[in-house]
Amino acid sequence: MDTLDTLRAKYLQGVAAAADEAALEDVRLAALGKKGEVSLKMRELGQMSPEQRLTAGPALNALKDELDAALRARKAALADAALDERLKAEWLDVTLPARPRPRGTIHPVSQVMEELTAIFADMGFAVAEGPQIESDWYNFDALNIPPEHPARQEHDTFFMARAADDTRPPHVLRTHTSPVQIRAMTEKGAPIRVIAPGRVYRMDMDQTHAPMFHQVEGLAIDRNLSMANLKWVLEEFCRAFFEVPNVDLRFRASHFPFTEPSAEVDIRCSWAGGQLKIGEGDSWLEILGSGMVHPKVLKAAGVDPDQWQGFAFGMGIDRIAMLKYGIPDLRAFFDSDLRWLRHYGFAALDMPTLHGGLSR
Ligand code: 2NL
Repeated sequence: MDTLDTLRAKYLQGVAAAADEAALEDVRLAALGKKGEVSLKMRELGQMSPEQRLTAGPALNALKDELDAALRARKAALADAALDERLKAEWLDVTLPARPRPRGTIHPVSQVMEELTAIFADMGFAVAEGPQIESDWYNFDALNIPPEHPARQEHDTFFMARAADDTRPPHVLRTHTSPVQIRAMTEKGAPIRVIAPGRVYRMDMDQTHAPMFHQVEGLAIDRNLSMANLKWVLEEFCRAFFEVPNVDLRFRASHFPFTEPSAEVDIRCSWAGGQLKIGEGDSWLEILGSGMVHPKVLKAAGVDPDQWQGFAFGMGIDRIAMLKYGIPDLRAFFDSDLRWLRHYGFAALDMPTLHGGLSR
């Protein structure tokens, strides 16, 4: 039995000393593997006398069970330790602030488009959209702008290319969003209430003009609309958009080929301390053009001018964005400069609503 005690001591020590699962497996094979020392001892039982076997058998079995239990216990302990080690390495402080990344913002023009869409939607105007490349009929003729009219040059229109042998008039980059409203009127007929916000193009480039800019036009056609309805809609819009309790609008007689009569609209403001304030003061700021839709324009869009009439207006989105958010220079608008956007941009998902406050 002396040899069994020696084996027990040797392998229990080996189990205790095994630093990882691989070392532990080596110990198991050396003791209990097919050619392990304990296994060989068990094989010797066959050559023993029955009396010898009677004592040696149970002793060997006990040793095997004891080593087996020790191996399992050590294996479990090693696995626990390895898991603890891993958890320590993979520990994450979820209370740390997020790492800042270069991130864009909502452009003031997009913000203002959302704002004015919300305001006009509240007054029953739907949003209409159309192509940015237009036929000259939709962009000019339908709007009572004849071929020789100075507005066609005045607009400094971008003309699309035509094949040399193609004598049809070339398409243009739309110079205003009016053609969108002609299309809406033609498709849906009267009565109708739409706004058409979007990109427009004119060959113009200086401190206050870009070759691409944004415009919103509005159109309302019904049986009994007048300049009074136009004035109310524009006042409501200005009050909601500039977020002031009172606005004062001034209508100045003007001329557009597509409206008769036509009026340019100024809003009362003050420049006290170099700071623009809408709704108070002794200064006036021109913000839009408007008028009653010309009968010829109604007719061009398939609407009977003896049955229907209405008003239309147009204003520059970039300009009212500058006025509302104090942006001094138009030229930085379309540079995609992240620093400019972080300064003047808006948080994503911060959508304007009339009840929540438009700009917060
Ligand atoms: C301005 C002036 C204006 C319109 C746009 C319009 C559209 C149709 C029929 C008649 Cl379909 N008129 N649009 C009317 C008056 C003025 O814009 O200064 N825009 C920046």
